[in-house]
Amino acid sequence: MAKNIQQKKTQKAKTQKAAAKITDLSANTENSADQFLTTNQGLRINDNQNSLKAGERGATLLEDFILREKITHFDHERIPERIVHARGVGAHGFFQVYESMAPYTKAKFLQDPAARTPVFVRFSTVAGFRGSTDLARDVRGFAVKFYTEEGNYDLVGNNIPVFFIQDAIKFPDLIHAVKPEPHNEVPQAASAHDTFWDFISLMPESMHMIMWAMSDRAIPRSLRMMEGFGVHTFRFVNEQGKSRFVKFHWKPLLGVHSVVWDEALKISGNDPDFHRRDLYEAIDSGAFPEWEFGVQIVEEKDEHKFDFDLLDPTKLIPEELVPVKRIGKLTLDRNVDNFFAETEQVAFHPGHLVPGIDFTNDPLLQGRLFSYTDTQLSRLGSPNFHEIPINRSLAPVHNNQRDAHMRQTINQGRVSYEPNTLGGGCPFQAGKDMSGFVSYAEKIDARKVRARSPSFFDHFSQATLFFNSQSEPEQTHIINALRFELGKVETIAIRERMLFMLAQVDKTLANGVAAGLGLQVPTKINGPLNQSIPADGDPKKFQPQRAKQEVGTSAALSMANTVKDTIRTRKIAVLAADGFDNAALTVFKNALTREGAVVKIVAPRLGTLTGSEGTEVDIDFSLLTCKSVLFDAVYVPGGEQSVTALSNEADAIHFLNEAYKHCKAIAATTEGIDLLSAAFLKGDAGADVIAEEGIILSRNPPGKKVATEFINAIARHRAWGRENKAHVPA
Ligand code: HDD
Repeated sequence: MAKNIQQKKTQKAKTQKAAAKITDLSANTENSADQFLTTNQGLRINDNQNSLKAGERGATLLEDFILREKITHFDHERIPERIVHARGVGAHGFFQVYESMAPYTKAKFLQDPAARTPVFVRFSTVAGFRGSTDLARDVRGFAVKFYTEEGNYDLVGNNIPVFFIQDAIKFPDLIHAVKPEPHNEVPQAASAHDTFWDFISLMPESMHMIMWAMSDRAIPRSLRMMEGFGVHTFRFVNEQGKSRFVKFHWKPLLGVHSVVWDEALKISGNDPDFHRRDLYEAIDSGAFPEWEFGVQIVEEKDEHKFDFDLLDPTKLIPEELVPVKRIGKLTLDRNVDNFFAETEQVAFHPGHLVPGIDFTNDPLLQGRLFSYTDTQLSRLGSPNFHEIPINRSLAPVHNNQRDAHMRQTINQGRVSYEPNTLGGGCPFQAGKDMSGFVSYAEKIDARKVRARSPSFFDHFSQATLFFNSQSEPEQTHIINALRFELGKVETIAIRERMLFMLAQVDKTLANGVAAGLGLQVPTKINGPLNQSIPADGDPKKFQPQRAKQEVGTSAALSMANTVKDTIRTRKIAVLAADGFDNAALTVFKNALTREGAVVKIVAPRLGTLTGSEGTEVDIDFSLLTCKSVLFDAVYVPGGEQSVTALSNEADAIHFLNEAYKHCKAIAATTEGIDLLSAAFLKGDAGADVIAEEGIILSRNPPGKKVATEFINAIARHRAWGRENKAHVPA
């Protein structure tokens, strides 16, 4: 036991040392009181307020090298933002495998459960510019850099397990279509516009991904509450050289949760940094986000056993067919010190591999393997981007690559070629013991063609599988999302073409969307067509045949089946004013914080509040500086004076109405119930506890039971039953 603890301690110290190495390089961490301001050449500066002039009122002199250096550096502070995934946020952490994966892969970081591998993770949206809102309806990037002892391994995935297109050659078209339209650069970070849906309506292969992108998955409650996927099928290769196919998953321990669309729109105005702030605050408070790493492993002999092609990135393997085996855990436990140096300069690449993991011939993946290095060259400006501290490998780098812009390494000696004798032959190939990377020796016997395999042609079956696997509220949200998106499309022919496509997925879906658009679902499509669509618009010819599906629904695809037993890190607003019931607040606050929730006092003004027993509490937010959309639940304690004051505040009433509309848990005790009545909740709450549809009321001074009911309601995330009920003015 003691040995175990000691081992763990040594391991932890090792990871910390390794992790520190990633960022301490060239870090400017001096913080002494006698630190003087200097130029970049180290020259001390006496006056940072005034430029050098010819007389006090005179012209500024060109000679002022201090001014020139400062302004020049400033003028060059920006680098090009990422062409996609520009908006993002990153954090450090570590990965630990549960048990050795040696039977499947020789990757060293997947062998020893005692070993911790440092990681850096960057989450992102895809379409928006660097300063765009976090809550855009969009796919989220989930990119993980493992700093392994065999070199850096990057798993550059998304929070959606499939993709819009099957071949990388279509990627620039997809991105041009979704980005702001080129003539007026509108709209920002939104797919709800003509060019996107024009493209999509001509790309039947995108339909499965569209189902996901229109679902609540595209508006996560938190980056800490979303899944991650490697998307493509990769290979695991073991020490014996045996290969198996593998799909990668990240499963968040807090469950998968989302906000509602109306909320997303309002959060975008109230706090465009909502996700970025949420991640930073959680890590800063010690509530470290965690994901389990999952794999679906398929034997090589089973490659063709599915009713879809494993190489097709628009398909997933239903967990009913191949279960996800959870093999390790990712923990994010350290925020960046400097956003630009770390999050902005980190460079991922699906081609950063380690021995034991390899590619497949997925044509989307193959194209990505070119794109990422290329984009770093234009964004970071030099083939030396691997020398930027956040990108450095912990494994030592030895090769004969030299020079180029901003070279940091000072290579010694006269030898920069191989073979050589003058350098003693160094550095040597690892070839002798084959400890270096060996590409999997896949047998290829083929003709060179520019074509797609017919096994990629079934574009609708898995879209239908996804739709059918959703709970009723989730299906409604997809229909509403499509009504919104297509409602913003100005060209009627595009709307109609999309309705036609949706009808290939599910008739109820298409009819539901059509009703919102005031259109009929067409039986044929007109207008310009691309090669994927037969010239006569006959739906039967879309694909050779709709493949027979082995599963009709898959529970893992619905967020209704996610983790719902914790309120850890959930944000609860307490609406209060002077005279609030302090005893009640104490009961609730203690119960909620014990479960790991974060409780904030929201009042008509800032400062402190005086409670019923004369107790003072600090106010966290005024009603002006925060809205209910920034919280997961609301509690209104009693106290006549407090409730009367709040009843006269339109913002307090609106706060409750909005929380109600967004189906959040709401609790009110004693006089607090009157505030609910002033808002939307009519009727008497005579009973001790009413826990109906996420509303918990108690006329009696609250005890543990009421608080527990509230906690259970928050853990359920949303009371969707309310959605179709009372319509409140919010
Ligand atoms: Fe990509 C960035 C994920 C297809 C080309 N991609 C990028 C990032 C993620 C993904 C998470 C942000 C990394 C970061 O945080 O810095 N991309 C994906 C996934 C795809 C995918 C999961 C499909 C399964 N991407 C894809 C294709 C191409 C690219 C088909 C080009 C042929 N992606 C890029 C890029 C980016 C990028 C242009 C922009 C910034 C960067 O690479 O470093 O190279």
